[in-house]
Amino acid sequence: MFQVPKSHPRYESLIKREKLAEGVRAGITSFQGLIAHGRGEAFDYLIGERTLPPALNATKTAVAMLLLAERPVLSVNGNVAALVPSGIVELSRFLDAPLEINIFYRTEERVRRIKEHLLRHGAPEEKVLGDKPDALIPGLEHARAKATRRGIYSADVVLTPLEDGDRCEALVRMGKRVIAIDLNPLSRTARAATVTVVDDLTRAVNNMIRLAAELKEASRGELEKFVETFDNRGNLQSVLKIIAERLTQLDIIELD
Ligand code: PTJ
Repeated sequence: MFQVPKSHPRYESLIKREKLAEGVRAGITSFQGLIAHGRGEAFDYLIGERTLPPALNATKTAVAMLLLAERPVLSVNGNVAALVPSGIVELSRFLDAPLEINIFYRTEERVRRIKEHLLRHGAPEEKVLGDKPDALIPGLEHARAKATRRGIYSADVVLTPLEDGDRCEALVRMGKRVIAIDLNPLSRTARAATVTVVDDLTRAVNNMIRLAAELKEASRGELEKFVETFDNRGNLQSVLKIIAERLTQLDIIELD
């Protein structure tokens, strides 16, 4: 991996790029994943590379939904595996939710490598699904339709970071609650999901782990209140408003 000096003003961002480049070299991340990340970075600039208040609100709702779920599942693709392998394994352990490898540019070799990577980061073998799909999500004609009955196919709540819009829509049509993490508030995924966290994947997963620990002691009633009062469209609108206001004030914002 290229050594990025800690003193570099864009250290965090460059490290994420290195992790993804390494992911491609290790056969975990798709080449297209690099392009997708670039789009995410552009939106991250627009929001100021920090967790916005509406994103934190969505994250809290997402965690409440996952804690209330009977069959929660965390979907893993090539970008997630490269960027937050330890974080997603920790979240899975905390929620007692399986990880299911579900990738758009599917090759069995890449699924195998992602699985090995998750195991190396501490995931128990029985908690990593997706290498032996036995069900299809209706209405999809690409590889992301492949699912497992023990996992995504029968889940009630699915966390889908960096999702394709059509699978998000298909999962919602199946009656599932879908939580998306997507820096683009205008994407099909962002609009179709039940809860959209408009935040960077790494920040969002770290926040989810922290909030899961905090909310673990909350009553079902309290958790249900978060979920019932959440308005995804309104939340996305708040993010857009912040971006729009930020753009009109750009000459006075201190860019670092
Ligand atoms: O591993 P695979 O084969 O499943 O491929 C994964 C990608 C990401 C290539 C695939 O799912 C894809 O093509 O995704 P899209 O349709 O490009 O959507 C990715 C979305 O995630 C875009 O809206 C980006 O803005 C957003 N995004 C990219 N990087 C991040 C992000 N959101 C949060 N955090 C990021 N780091």
